[in-house]
Amino acid sequence: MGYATLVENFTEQMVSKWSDGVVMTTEAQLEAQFADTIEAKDRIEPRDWMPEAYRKTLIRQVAQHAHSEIIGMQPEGNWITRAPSLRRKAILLAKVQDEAGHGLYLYSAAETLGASRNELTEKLIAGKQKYSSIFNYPTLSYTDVGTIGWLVDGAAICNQVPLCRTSFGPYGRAMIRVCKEESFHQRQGFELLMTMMRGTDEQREMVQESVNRFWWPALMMFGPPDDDSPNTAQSMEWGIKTHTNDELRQKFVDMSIPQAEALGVTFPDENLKWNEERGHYDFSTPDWDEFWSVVKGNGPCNDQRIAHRKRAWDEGAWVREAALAFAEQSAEAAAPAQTGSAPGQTGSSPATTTEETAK
Ligand code: FAQ
Repeated sequence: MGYATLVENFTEQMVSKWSDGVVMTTEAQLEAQFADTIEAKDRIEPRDWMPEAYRKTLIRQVAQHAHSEIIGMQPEGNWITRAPSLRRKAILLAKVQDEAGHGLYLYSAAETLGASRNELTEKLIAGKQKYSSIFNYPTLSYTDVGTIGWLVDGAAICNQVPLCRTSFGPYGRAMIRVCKEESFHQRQGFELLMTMMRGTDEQREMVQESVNRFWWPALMMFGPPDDDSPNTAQSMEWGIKTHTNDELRQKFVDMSIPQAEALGVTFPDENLKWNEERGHYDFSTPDWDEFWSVVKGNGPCNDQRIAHRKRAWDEGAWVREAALAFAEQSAEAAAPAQTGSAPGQTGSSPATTTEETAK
């Protein structure tokens, strides 16, 4: 075969491949590929095409989740300086720090969808994005640290374990580590309460009082009832959610009752009883008016939580600026010098310069 024929054949093959590619990139084809991936329970990755509404829903949920982790540091952080022992202080410090880490994994997952942490934080502070209703309730004694660990982290685990298999890769992978840490948090809360239950009558009363306050808000963490949840159906279709709000709430009730019995506390609900037919515990309807009121900003601590977050964000502005300036300087120092010398022959070694700047 002559050279000209070879080139001609190659060009034909490339054109046909290229035009195949063009056909594949029509909107309908992309939607079909996306639907196939969801159907096969495979993962959608940031580089993949996705419908705009899917991206928007994920940014909404992941941002709300990230904000919850960060705002969620406040109720317990309130007690770090007043921990009853050095052991409890070390545990609480580590837990609150873990929550900060969870927020960062989640903001990073949102970044892969094109939403920066700055943008999301500004929206939170402006009241344009939500965070979990549970963190708008006050922590009135150290006992609440134990109750939050047991019930709030317990509810978080119940909701987040299924999210490890969510359809968006970075979100699901972040959840794996988050769940491992939340599981430790739940156990430390249970252990704290168990220690108090083995103490004096007054301590036992403190545990029961704290559990009474947190039970209903913990049930509300799972979101509104399915009939009143505008996002569940579509999020289930896209594999973002794999269980409905009511399914997970029921699971949480079922798993919490034996734990309460082991602890020796009760939940403030007269209708809580085993239903043989359903194979689940029955329970009363939470006060959904209270839930919506808290979500709309009228909970006991909404203003305080946002004001605190805003203060921390404003006061941290110089740290973010300094970190950015440092990153830019380091990148400049690491880049080959533009002095006409050959690549790699800069005046000082990039590694040395970066290290010196770091000091
Ligand atoms: N609070 O249609 P749905 C933690 C909003 S992490 C406030 O059912 P969706 C760790 C919802 O956004 C806790 N707002 O919504 C920790 C929507 O509003 P929008 C956070 C709520 O998304 C422990 C509207 O109501 N976990 O605790 C709440 O399908 C201890 C209609 O609701 C997550 O975020 C609520 N409770 O289902 C940290 C998990 N529920 O945006 C520190 C991931 C609903 O349309 C200490 N998120 N809303 O205006 C999810 O699984 C879902 O987003 C749900 C809500 C289940 C929360």
